[in-house]
Amino acid sequence: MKCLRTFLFFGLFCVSYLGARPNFILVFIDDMGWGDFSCFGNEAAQTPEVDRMAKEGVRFEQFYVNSPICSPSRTAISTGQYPQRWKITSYLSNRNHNEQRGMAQWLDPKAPMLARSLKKAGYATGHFGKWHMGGQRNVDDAPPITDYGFDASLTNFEGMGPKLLPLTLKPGQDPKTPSRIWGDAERLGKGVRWMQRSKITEGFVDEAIPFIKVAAEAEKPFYVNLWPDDVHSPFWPPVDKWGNGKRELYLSVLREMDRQFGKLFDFVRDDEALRKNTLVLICSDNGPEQGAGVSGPFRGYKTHLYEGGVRSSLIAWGPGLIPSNNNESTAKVNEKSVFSAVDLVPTLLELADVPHPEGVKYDGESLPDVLLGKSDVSRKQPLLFRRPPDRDAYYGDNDLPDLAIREGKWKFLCEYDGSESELFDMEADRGETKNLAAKYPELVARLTKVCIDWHNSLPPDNGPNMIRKPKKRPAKALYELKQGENLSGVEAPFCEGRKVTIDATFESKGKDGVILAQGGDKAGYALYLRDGKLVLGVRRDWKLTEAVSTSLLDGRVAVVATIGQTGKMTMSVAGKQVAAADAKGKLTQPGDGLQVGNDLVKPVGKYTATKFSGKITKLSLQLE
Ligand SMILES: [Ca+2]
Ligand SMILES: [Ca+2]
Repeated sequence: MKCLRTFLFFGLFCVSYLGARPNFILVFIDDMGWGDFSCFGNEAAQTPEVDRMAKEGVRFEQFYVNSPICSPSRTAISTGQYPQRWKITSYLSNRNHNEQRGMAQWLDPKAPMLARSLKKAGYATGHFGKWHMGGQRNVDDAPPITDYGFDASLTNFEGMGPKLLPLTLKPGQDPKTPSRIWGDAERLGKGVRWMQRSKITEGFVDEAIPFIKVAAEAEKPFYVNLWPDDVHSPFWPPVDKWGNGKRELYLSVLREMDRQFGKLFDFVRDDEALRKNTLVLICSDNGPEQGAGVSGPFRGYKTHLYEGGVRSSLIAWGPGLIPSNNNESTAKVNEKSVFSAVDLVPTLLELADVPHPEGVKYDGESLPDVLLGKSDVSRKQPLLFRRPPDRDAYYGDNDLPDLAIREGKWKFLCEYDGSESELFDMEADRGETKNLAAKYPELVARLTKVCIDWHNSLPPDNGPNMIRKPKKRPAKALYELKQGENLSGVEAPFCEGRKVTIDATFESKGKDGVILAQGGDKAGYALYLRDGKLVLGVRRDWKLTEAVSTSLLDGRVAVVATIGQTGKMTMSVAGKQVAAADAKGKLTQPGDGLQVGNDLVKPVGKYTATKFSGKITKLSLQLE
């Protein structure tokens, strides 16, 4: 009776799905393609350490991540929810850039982190590697990683807290004087160590192993993230394993990463208690960068909702948890189960017998039998995807699908408004080559509605306005603009090949600030004050040409600036020409939008300050 009572009382915590609470290690690689492990078909490089894990475990062929780009994919696998719920819909960048794309500045720490649920239930939780869910560029007030349910962390340049930053060496460079990249991340948390980028995966492994030892000695189960970033560009293999060109450099880094994993895998495999009760999961956060990794048989790359962007080569290893393979010479392969990163969260919670946080509804479904190689069912709900707001055009495709769904054997993609539908039969055509939309109008209508309803049920981002090739360009020739105005996407004036006339009247309180800017550091134009002088700047192919007024300006100024169709620039104050220059060519249409009294995202001109202080009383912009 006492025993039964004890069981009833402590049962929730002591008896899991597996009998004892398992340890979890999640190896989440950065920008690696589906076809890059040799056990997934890579013939250009071998990945023996990972292949051995696959051979001793299970390899999944229809596993997805929930976004084709870093930060949202990381948010999904950490929270069990679609990342759009947290407004993490593209990679986190600088403050203006995040705002311009309609994103949060960092993942809200209130999100239902898997790590926090496990920690509350007594797990030791550690994050080692790239984070990229907050704290990067000029966003230096994001919460530290330990606010998200981790006992310990060591990260890279995209996360708050202790970090490893990369030294780099090229062939021929003196090893005593290596170079440094991402040095400005030093301010993002105390505890910075510099180490060769070619050894950084091992640097994270060397932090994870002692963490595991401490947990094991304390008889605590553990959850460890090992999230290496070295197969993400730029590629820095060891000097003696250098390669010619992007692809070879990438493959060399991939081999090196695999080798460095070996230390962790062996450590777990060689310890009987750990081997029996540890589940290691290995996959990538999104598809490959073009020219680096490969998507195997799939279409598309990182940033695309085609399979190449979102299918991920998942391996699950756990000899004490996954029934052994009858045929030892081949890996166990699950070709059927369609599931995704959000499903891992409730699945791991069920394996650990840890309750869901109160009031939380996961988008993921618990599939323990699938993950442990005992079943090949799929998740019940379809999987839905929305593209990153800034990725309507990428890698040569100028109008990528905005929404996508995987339901049963069907993959369907369309625009936000349901147009441009594409329907593929994933059983007959997993490479997404034959669009069957015209053949199945009723199915297309239904899936379109599911996609749009799902899209509308989530917080919006600025994706609908960030279109490289809008269907209809505004022909509008005259804009009367106000201070603070911000026109982006299709709203921004179409200036390519046109004569631009800016007619402005302003009174400035300072000697610096932007009056008007359209574009960024690759293409665009801007009128601004610098050191009390008035400047008209034009960017063509990254090059800046400036017309600078010689006299200092004071009080109320009326200026007319023109940029001709061949790039000739003039500037007049009170009817008198004060400067001229020649940008030697037409304006091209910039990706960044137009702002009055500021220049957001990338800068057009060379400014000492971007925000205008004072009053812009008139600003008209004419395009001819
Ligand atoms: Ca990535
Ligand atoms: Ca599109």
